This record gives sequence, structure tokens and C-alpha cells, in this order.
Amino acid sequence: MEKYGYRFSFGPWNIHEGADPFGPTVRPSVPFEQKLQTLKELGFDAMQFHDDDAVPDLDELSPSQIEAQARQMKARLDDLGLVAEFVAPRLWEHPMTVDGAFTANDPKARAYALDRAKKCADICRYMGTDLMVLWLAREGTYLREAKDAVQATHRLLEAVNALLEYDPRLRIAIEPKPNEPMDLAYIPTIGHALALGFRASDPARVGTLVESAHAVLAGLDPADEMSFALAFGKLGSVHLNDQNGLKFDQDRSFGSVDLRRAFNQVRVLDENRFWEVGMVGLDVKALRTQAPEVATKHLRNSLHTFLRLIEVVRSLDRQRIDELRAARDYEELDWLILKALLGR
Ligand code: GLO
Ligand code: MG
Repeated sequence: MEKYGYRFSFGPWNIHEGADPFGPTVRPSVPFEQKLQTLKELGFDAMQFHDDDAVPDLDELSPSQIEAQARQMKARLDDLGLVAEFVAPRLWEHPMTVDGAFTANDPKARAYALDRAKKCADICRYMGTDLMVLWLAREGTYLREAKDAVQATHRLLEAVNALLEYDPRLRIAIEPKPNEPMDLAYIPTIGHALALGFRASDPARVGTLVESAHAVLAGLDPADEMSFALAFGKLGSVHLNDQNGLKFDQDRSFGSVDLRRAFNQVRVLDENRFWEVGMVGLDVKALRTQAPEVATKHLRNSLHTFLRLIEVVRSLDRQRIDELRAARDYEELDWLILKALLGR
């Protein structure tokens, strides 16, 4: 398979049991080892990890036990010729993080969050990656008056700085999302994430991760969000997927809802040589109604849609596009793009 220099990843959560807020799981859990095999078979290069995907129940383990398990996972990846793209602290499921992690009002909850994130930094190191993704899932509130948003912003900055100081080689990519699980999220867009990063103690080590669906949920265009981060050299990774309007986070297969929106993400990434910068993560989930035997096809579809769109992007007549821009003939430019997407 020609991958045009790109490397691709997904996380264990992208082979999913299909539970939603109103119903139980509909597919059996797939053992991690089988997910790794699927990743390999589908032609992906890297696995994304939550800290406890790599080291289950890490809250119960000693530092040396954490190290041993993380190194064991790294060895398993090595065997298969795979790598870990990043490790993300799962700061949204523990009882201590019910009201937020770094922005909780309770100092004990904040201390737990920082301690857990430091363990995650250790796991990153043992797993051979310098990248930590911070999806700030519960950093927000359901009730605006329940937290001080200015103070919360300072607390997020302090947490980022504490992690940068804890591990001088660590890089952080902040993954913003405007809602879900929280109603009112404090870092809803790439602009917010970038602003926080620029104020950090070592801004060069703080970037962002754009997820397509999260941009759409914020009423923004993912390609523009990526462009904004790319303009500052701050796009560390992407979570490509798709989203059918302003609803719950759907994690639909890349390009399956709005092919032109997908095309523009690929175009922006390719025009900016993203293959030299980071990996292409596919944060997609199979539809709830899919039977287990076919519930990995969303990963295949997303990867192949990306690759086909690379071909479309690279086939564009750049000179013609420049002429049409200069002539302000946008209808003709529109037609050029549509013809490319339609295949003739
Ligand atoms: C959920 C997020 C989630 C994160 C993952 C890595 O909406 O997109 O999938 O990307 O947990 O932190
Ligand atoms: Mg994501």
C-alpha cells in the first residue's frame, strides 16, 4: 500500500463495544492483543494509548510495576514493528475527577490529576514516545457558576508547566473539544489551546491536536483549525473523523459525512508536508448497529479515504488554480474541485 510518507495510528478505543448513553454495549470487548493485530493487518504504523491502555489499573501499582508493564508493552510493539504515537492520561473516569481534573475545586482532586499525569509522562518515556496528548475531557463545568473560569485557566497553565518541568523532553499536544462530556468546556478550540501553549514555560514543547469532529462541534471548519495551528508550527497530531452536524460526538469514518470537508483537511495537511511533522490519527468508531465481525471496517475506510484524497490533492492543476484565483473565477475553481472529487 502506497502511503505517501504518512504514518497512521488509532487507539484501542477505536475498536469499540458500541455503548451509548442510553444503551448497553452491543459488541463484546476485543482483547488488546487482537486490536494490535488488526492495526498491523490494516497497514497502520502506530498505536495511540491512554495511560491505562498501556498499564491497566496503574493507580494501584508502584512506580517499578508501572515501569515494568510499560516496558513490556513497548517490547510487544517492537516485536510487531509498531510504535506508540502518544500516551494520554485518562483524567475523566476516576471518582477523583468527577468535577474536573486540573481545574477541580478540590485541591485533593487536582493533586491526584497532576500525579496521574506525571505517571503518564513516565509511561510515555518507557514506551519510547515524547508525546503526551491532553484531551481535557472534564475541564469545564455543567453550571457556569460552579467554577471560576479565570482561575481554571490559570490552573490548566500551571498543570502544563508542572508537566514540562517534570520531564524536560516531554512534548504536549492539547486536544480541544467544546462539549461532551462537559457541557461548558474551558479549552473548546485550537485558538484556546494555542494561547495556553504560548503562555507555557516552554512554548516550543506545547502544541495541539485537531480532531475533525471537535472542530465541527465548535461550529468551525477542521481544515481551518489545522491551518491556524500549522501557521504557528503547532500542529502536533490530528484525529481525523467525521460528524453529522451539531449532535453528540459521532466519530464517524473520515469523509463519510462531508467528503469535501475531508478533502480540505487532507489538502491542508499535504500542502504543509504534514507527513514530516506528525502522524495521522483516525479517531473513528464503528456504527453502533454493526456486528462484531465487521466492526473494524471504519478504520479501513478512513485510512483508504485519506490515501485516495491524497491522490486527488496531488492531481490538482496548481497553475490552473492560481489562474482562477487571480481571475476571481471562483465558480470555475469550485467546478475544478468538484470534478476532482467526482473522479472526472
Ligand atoms: C473524545 C476524544 C478522545 C481522545 C482520546 C485521547 O472525544 O476524541 O477519543 O482523543 O481519549 O486522549
Ligand atoms: Mg480524539
